Amino acid sequence: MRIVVLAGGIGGARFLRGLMSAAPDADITVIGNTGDDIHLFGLKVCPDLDTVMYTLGGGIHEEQGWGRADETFTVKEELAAYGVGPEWFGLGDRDFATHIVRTQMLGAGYPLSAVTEALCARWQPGVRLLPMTDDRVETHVLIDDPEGEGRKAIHFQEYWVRLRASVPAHAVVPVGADQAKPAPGVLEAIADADVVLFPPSNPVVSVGTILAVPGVREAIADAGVPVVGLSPIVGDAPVRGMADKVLAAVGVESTAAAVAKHYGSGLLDGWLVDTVDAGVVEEVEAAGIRCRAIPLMMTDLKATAAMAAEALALAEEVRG
Ligand code: FO1
Repeated sequence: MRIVVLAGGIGGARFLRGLMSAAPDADITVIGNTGDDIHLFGLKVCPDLDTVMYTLGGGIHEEQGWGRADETFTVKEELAAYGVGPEWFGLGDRDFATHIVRTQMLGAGYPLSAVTEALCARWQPGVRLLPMTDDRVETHVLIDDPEGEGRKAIHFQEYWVRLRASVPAHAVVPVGADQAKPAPGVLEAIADADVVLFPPSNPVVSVGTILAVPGVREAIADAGVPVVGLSPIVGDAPVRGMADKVLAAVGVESTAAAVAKHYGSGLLDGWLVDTVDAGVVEEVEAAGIRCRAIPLMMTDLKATAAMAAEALALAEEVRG
């Protein structure tokens, strides 16, 4: 079975682990969000691609969910001693090596898709990991300017990591997305897929950014295969992250039903909500999306594999 998964960072990576356990023989292509990418210290950092690569390749810091295990921060401390920041973004020494290799290859003219393939040759994640695009896309968040009357746009990482999403987001803009082209292999993987899955990743800044690359949403809607998603909202709050803040910015309520309707029946065939949200199943089905309530907490591999198996079962059900 050929499965395409649209993945953000931690939630996407953990879901993929469960999917690989539930469907060990599947041929999985992951289309990774690159809107979180940031240039720091002259280096190109791709947090979501790296989180997937390290998680599936066995190099992730398990408790944190991002960055490398057994990490040290000597380079960061030395940069700080020169007064060179930002200090709010935790790049470790091992992680730095990934960004140096990536930046060197990009500088030599390789596209991000080729660089990602080269990095994965070391990590052997067991999936084909594709960036959504080789073009530069950077998600910016519009906030009230703390130093003035107006508003200002800041990088998504600054909103999330430095400000911890503590102020309202008025708009979320994937800068560059409208001009971006899907990376080589993205549209082909979607056209060849037997099923497309949306993990419980952020519907705005993760899955939403991938869908904002022209051609991707259309390819999924036209593929004629089941598209099944898992709600990142459980009991009216995100399981992790800042989905509630960025959903508000796009005028969507922070509920499992509202997120399903935000994707819409033109895109989504099936939607899994947590058992605490069983009350919304009817509402989602009334919107033309087949819906089931199952436990959606990725507490361990077994629980996550069960979620993935339910997503595949729902896909078969809607396939009819
Ligand atoms: N998240 C944090 O909360 N604090 C950090 O200092 C931080 C550093 C970091 C470095 C490399 C990397 O690949 C990811 C990193 N993340 C950090 C995670 C990241 O900011 C976000 O969780 C994702 O971009 C959202 O998907």
